[in-house]
Amino acid sequence: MPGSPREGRGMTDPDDAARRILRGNDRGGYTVPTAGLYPYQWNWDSVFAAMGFATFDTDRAWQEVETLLSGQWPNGMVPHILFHKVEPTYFPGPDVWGGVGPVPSSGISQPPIAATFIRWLAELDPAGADRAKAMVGPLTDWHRWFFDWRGEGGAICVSHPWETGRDNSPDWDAPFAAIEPANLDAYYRRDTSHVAEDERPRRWDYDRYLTLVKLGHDCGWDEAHLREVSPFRVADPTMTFTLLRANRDLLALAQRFGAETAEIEDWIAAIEAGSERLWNADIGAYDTFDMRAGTHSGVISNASFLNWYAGVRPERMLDHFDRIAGFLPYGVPSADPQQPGFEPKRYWRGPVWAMMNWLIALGLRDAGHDARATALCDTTRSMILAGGFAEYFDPRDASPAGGRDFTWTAATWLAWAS
Ligand code: 9WN
Repeated sequence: MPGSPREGRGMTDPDDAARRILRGNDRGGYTVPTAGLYPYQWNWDSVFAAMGFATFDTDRAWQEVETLLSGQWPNGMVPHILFHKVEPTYFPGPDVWGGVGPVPSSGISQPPIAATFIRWLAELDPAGADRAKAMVGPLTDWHRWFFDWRGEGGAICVSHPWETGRDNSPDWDAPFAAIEPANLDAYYRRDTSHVAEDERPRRWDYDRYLTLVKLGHDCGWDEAHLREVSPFRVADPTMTFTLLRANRDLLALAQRFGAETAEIEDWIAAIEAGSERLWNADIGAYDTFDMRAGTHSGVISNASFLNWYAGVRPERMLDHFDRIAGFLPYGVPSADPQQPGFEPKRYWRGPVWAMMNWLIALGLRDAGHDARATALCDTTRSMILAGGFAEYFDPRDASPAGGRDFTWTAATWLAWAS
């Protein structure tokens, strides 16, 4: 973690401010992304939180992931939200989801970045070896769940946009247009009481999010049934690339601790081949592929740049990366600013997410694109120093958007960008 300039609006000591955010969002064994807007434990947020904690409290880092894995379902799935105690400031809550695991939860997962960061944590903290070893079995079961229920010829699909963590990306506009919301009870959103409406998804999106939740809830989250009937099944670069990378890191953990490796090796080979499904030759980029319609989205998102993180085709996506970097002062935007659908303040339709930049830069570094990795780290540092620890940022001027005092931005600062 190289040193950083100690400047920025209102931040005399950003490291200290970041640590205080993590401590302030700690609810005892798990961390909320931010108070009010997201008052529960989210899956990939927690993994980033763990890496932030690892810079000053390794025991607390391990505990964060252990609490996350305590919510694993009998079928191996690790939910995207764990509702440890009911909080009225968030909708939809545990009753709407009707999760069927040991802890009240949602019924879908989130990008499986855990194995990758647990491997690092184990290297950083040799005393935690037994804790890492105990996670190999649960991680393998979780990855198997992805492969069994979300795999389509090695490309990994999602059954809900919330599963990708990129909720209202233009990637979902076409598959969502084919869904007619039906039999929805009246509902009251809480998000727009915390954050400006033009920085959040539209009502049109929420109607469809809730239609898909109801479909899962009503069948008890029966994956075999959902695979047959759900109108939404989309192969996604976030899932495909994070799972591929996670399997490489799980393989290293399994080898280190003497666990079975053959199945993991098979997954790696299958996903490497399946990731080709996401290559859209028409635009020369990775995007999503709608299994129901048989079409690519044509959208270049920040997830399109995770091929380096996954360790596939390091020569691809560089032209788009350079083009966008030349167009906007702060990248990588969640949607291409030169494509229709770009909205620089609306959530996953344009803003920059610091933790996505971290994943992209990790990949750039691994692929040998060092100058680009360094440049991305530099702009992310400037963005946080200018805008604070916001949920996301306007790529035109780094102005903060969404929730504030945000766990994953603070963690990204401490573990990578500072
Ligand atoms: C739904 C917690 C989560 C992130 C997601 C982000 C947002 C939730 C919401 O917040 O999603 O899961 O209610 O908007 O899109 O990536 O994990 O920070």
